[in-house]
Amino acid sequence: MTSTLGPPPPYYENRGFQPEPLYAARQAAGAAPYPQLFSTNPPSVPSYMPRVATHQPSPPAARPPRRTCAASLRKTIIIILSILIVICCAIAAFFIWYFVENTCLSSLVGCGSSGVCMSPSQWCDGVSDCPNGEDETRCVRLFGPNFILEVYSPVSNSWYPVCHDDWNDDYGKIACRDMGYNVDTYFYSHGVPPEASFKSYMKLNTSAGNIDLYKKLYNSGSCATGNVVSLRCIECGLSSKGVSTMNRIVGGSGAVLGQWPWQVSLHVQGTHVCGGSIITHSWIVTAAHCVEGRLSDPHSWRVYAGILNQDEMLFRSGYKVQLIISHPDYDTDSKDNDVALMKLETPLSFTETVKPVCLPNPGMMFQPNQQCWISGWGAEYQGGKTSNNLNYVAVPLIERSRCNAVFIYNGMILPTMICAGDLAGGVDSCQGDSGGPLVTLHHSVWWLVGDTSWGTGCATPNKPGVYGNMTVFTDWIYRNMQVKYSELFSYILRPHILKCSSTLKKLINKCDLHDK
Ligand code: 4AZ
Repeated sequence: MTSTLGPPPPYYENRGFQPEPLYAARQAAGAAPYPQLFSTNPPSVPSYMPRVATHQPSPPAARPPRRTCAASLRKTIIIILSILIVICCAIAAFFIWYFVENTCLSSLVGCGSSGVCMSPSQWCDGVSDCPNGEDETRCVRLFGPNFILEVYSPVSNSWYPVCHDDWNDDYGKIACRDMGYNVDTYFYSHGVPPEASFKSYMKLNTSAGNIDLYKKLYNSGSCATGNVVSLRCIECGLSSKGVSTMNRIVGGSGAVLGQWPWQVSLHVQGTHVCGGSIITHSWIVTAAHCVEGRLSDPHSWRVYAGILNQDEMLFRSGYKVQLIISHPDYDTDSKDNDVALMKLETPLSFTETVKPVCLPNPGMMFQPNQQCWISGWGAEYQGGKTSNNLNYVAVPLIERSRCNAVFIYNGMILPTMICAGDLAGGVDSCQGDSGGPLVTLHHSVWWLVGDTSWGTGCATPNKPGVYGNMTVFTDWIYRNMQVKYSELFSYILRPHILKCSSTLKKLINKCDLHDK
């Protein structure tokens, strides 16, 4: 039972029982904590006021139900509006951040995806300013099967053909050197009628004095001769022998000397391990999976060129390898970016049987079903031993979407890969052909379409050969052939630490800057 004698237990308020609510609310803070027993203005019913001293301000008075409802509605609207304002501010802040980080002010040019901005005058000035050196590696390119020289304009973010007016071999050699070629391999610069009607050209300002080639070039809507520069930095893609399309690799034919003059055999401890393709006097393209792990040491390798039989190689010394550069984004499991470069200690001499193949130019489209050829000393059947003779076979290209079909490679063919072969089986590359060439003949020139990478078994129906897609790798190859990188790597750094080359290259770019 609750006692009526002692003070009741402390409580604060029960507004539901206040017929004159404002009365209690008018009590000053800290006013008599207990109800006045003899009030001059007594409530008509008991007033439930606090019975303990709290030193708290009096609680707000209760409002009539309609006002409470309006207030709570207003409160809800204010809360919702506040939330909306906060969300809008967050979205606006994100967009501001995105544009500040990813775009440059109109007068500046962005360095790829790094977010760093450069002045156009820093582009192609011989000094690497961008974190990944984009300002010096995207200056010139050869476009399409006619090797049309194009110069990059950072201002309009476009490539322009170079007008042949006032052009000479000295300029051609500079452009070739900037792409990574040695001036010794320079072949020619010709004026050719443009294939497309160009609206704008790069023209030489010959009165600009003895300054850098790129500073002499300016954008012009006219070209007096109407011809553009076709530039060949190396005499590549010429074979002295035709191909017989009669086939005997798996299902192929025995090659004759000089037929695939770019084909090399890569040996470790006197044994053929992989194939490769000559692209310059000093550089060989092969597969990254050939030079993985302990095989990344260049001293392990010997390179044999211009020889058809493995037996014969045993009596020769081969070429020593100075440097191996594996693609930094090569993935062992998926075989993504399966490409590597080998630099020879002494350059190859080109002969009728030792010649480079051409790297594909941007703008070259290889069609599905286009006839290509593979060559190598790989096994002649699944599980067989490597062949003593160089073999070759014709393999048509297979569209990526088709090769990715569920019953073929079920989505494993990435953009860095290209499929070739016969879905019926019978012709294919096999163990030991890896790294070797997949080539095609176009405009009387042999082009390196791919490097032999992987496949399920050999010549199995619906399991064609998979090759590294060379068109995707050419920028990387040119960048790595550029002297500043390869010389530094060869002489300053131990070559077999090149697996982490992308970070090191960034460091070297910074060294370039600080050394100036
Ligand atoms: C290899 O192991 C290899 N059938 C190369 C090509 C193919 C399979 C294996 C494609 O060198």
